[in-house]
Parts: sequence; C-alpha cells; structure tokens
Amino acid sequence: MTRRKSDVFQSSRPVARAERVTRRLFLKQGLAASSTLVMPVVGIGASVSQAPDTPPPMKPLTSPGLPFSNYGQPSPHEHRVIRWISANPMAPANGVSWTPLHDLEGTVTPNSLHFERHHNGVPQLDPARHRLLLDGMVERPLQFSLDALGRYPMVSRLCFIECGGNSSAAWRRQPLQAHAGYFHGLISCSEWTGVSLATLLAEAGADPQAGWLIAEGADAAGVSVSLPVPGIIDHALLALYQNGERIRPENGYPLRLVVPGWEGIVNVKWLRRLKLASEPLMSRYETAKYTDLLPDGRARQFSFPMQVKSLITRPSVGFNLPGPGAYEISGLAWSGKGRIHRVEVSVDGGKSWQSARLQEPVLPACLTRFRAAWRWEGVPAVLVSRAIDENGEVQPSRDALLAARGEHSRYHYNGLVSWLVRGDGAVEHVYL
Ligand SMILES: Nc1nc2c(c(=O)[nH]1)N[C@H]1C(S)=C(S)[C@@H](COP(=O)(O)O)O[C@H]1N2
Ligand SMILES: [Mo]
Repeated sequence: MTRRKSDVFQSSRPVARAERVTRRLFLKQGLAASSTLVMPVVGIGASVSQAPDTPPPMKPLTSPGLPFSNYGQPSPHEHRVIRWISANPMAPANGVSWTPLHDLEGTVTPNSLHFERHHNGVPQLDPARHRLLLDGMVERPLQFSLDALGRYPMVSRLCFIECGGNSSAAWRRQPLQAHAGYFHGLISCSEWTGVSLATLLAEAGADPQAGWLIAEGADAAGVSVSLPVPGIIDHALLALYQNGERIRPENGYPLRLVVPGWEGIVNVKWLRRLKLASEPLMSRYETAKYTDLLPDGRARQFSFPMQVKSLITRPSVGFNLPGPGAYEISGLAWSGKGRIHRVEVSVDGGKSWQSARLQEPVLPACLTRFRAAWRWEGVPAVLVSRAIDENGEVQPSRDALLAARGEHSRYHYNGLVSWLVRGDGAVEHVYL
C-alpha cells in the first residue's frame, strides 16, 4: 500500500492539567516561574496520570483475545505510522521512502520503517545462490557463500545510516512545510550484525599497498563505490542481520556493507563483490553523484563521514499543541565522526540556549535521543536544537552552512532546523 504525505497527520496529545504540574515542578527545582525551559524532566508523567478528569480505567476483558501470530504486526490503530514514498511514477524503482521520525521514539528504527534509497529497485536474491567475491590486490581471491560467511566470528554495531541527500530540501530558498520524517528521515538506526571487514581482508591476504576497496552491488543500478581502506578497516562490517533478524530485502538482503557514520551510498546493499585496488574507481556514484559543488566552482568529492546534526522531532510540523502548559521537547542528534557530546535547545529562536538531557546509550555514529522539559506560555516560540560532537564540531546555522558551501549543494545538509510554534499551537518550519 502506498500512502502519501497528505493522508498522514500526526497530532501530539500533551498532558492534561499540565499547568499545575509544571508550577509544582518549578517550585521543586527552585526555578523562577518565568523561566520557559526546565531541565531535567522529573515527575510530570506520574502527576498527570493522577489527574482527576482522567476517565476510570477500562474493565479487564472476560473473553479470550486473538490467538498467536507467526510474525507480528503493529496495532491496526498505528496504520498512519508509515514510510512516505517519493518516487517518479515513470521510474518507480528509483527514489526514496522516508522514516517517519516524527512518529517514533527512542533511537532504534523498526525494520519495516527503515528508510529506503534504491537506484533501480529491490533485487530478489536467492540466499542459497548468492556469493561474495573478494579479489583484486589479495594473495588469495576468495568467494564466500552466506553459509561460509556465517562461520566467521561476528560483531554487532548499533549505528545510523544516513543518505547524503537527507534534508536536501533545506537548500531551497523557502522553508518546506513537511513532517520532520518526510524531510529529514533519510536516516535510520539499526543494530547491524555480521563479519568485520578486517576479518575477511586478513583471510584473503590483503596487499598492504591496496589503499582502496571497491564495493559492488548485485542490483541493476551498477552501484560501485570506492572506499579508502585505512578509513574503514577498523569499523566496516559485512552485515547479515538487522536488529536481530536477517536484513530486509529493501535494505540489502542477504548481505550489505555497513560503514558506520559514512554517507548512505557507501553502505552498498546486495553486496556481491569487494575488490582491493590502488586507485579509486571514479564511478558515477562518486563523481556525477554524491559530490558537492562549492562556491568557487570546484566539487568536493569523497566527503564520507556524515557531519554533526540534530533535529527536534516532537513537537514538529504536523503537531498541534492543544494549549499552554508542560511539554517535553524530544529529538535526535548524531555525528558520523563520533559520539554526541552535547545538545543545546533554544525556545526563543537561538537567542538563549540550554543543555538538553542526553538519553543513554550515547554511542559513536549512532542516533542519540535528547530531551528537554518546556513550558509553553501559549505565545509564538521558535524551537531549535544544536548538536556538538566529541570532536568539538558544532552543527552550523543555515546561514553559516550556506556561506561555507554556497547554494548549489544537494548533499550533506546539516544546518540547524527551526520550528515555529504559533500562538494557536500549530507548528511551522521557519528559517532563522
Ligand atoms: N546496491 C545498492 N546499494 C545501495 C544503493 C543502491 O541503490 N544499490 N543505494 C545507496 C544509498 S544512496 C543509500 S542512502 C543507502 C540506503 O540504504 P537503505 O535503503 O537500506 O536505507 O544504500 C546505498 N546502497
Ligand atoms: Mo543515498
């Protein structure tokens, strides 16, 4: 079933009686009641669930429920929580589908909602016949069946994959009004499990002179990418599992390359060949595509790690705040170069900032959930988040990003994202 953005509307259900609760919270923390941003969140949920106008709990059922199922499905009440598909009807195999970040919580993306980027559709591969060829500058060219790969020691990495083209609509002059996930949701986070690249390169006897690894997919898009071996040898893996189950067909079944924190395209799906070489291939996917045209007319190439970035997911476009009172601001931060060190949140369009609470675990190249308690006064407020990673890199303002990169980029947008909460509680995307 293909459902479009217009069918999807998400509204928040903030807490009842929030005003009183918030005042109590302020007193508890010894803060002035005029303050609008309160950290950390304590006790709001418990107090609210006691509110006197809450309907009494439903009676337990007296007849049996539905029987067991072989493979679980979400509640039918959650049918609006879907990937939104953007593809050209004339070439439906080339396009994207977006993770609904605005509908999700925590940091792990359910497999059925992992974003998709296919250049020429999802190949139907038979795992019994699939092989991985490892050749080029090696002592022993090797070919692996999946059974053979499964006998090597495995490793797991909880990490994000982000398309280089994520958030690209933010390069436009006018702020696009779209749900957070249907704008910034070409990022998903999974636990990937498989065999480390280092293990296989050692097995084949990689030539130390081979500086580049060329990875090729088995789909009909001719995807080949070149990766610098020293940059990936310690963290790349050949993944067989995604959040504990076999990788989904759309995410690379039965085998994909995962390079934690590096741009989407190098995470080659339906992996069929790894070739060691002394030079990069200069394929279409690292020349005509996935390069960034700079203001001086040159193009930036091989910009692998995704830059530090963050985004408030709740509230965001599509939410309607029903009235003044206590809300939690919740969002995601990430950096392809390491851990998130700090996330700052502003409710006044960047005039003042306070540190948000980072939810554990905080892992390198992984989505990190941040939270900040907020009391909305019922007047317009501009919410912004700003992430800083462990290398001290700071998420830039949109103006700073445009000044550095010019206006002809299509990839690697990591500027600040601002949401205007209007006086009537609706949320709009604005540029500062
Ligand atoms: N073989 C192959 N690998 C591929 C692609 C593809 O079209 N074919 N798309 C790439 C791009 S551009 C991205 S962003 C990621 C998307 O991974 P996902 O579809 O699992 O989210 O896969 C990359 N690997
Ligand atoms: Mo991508």
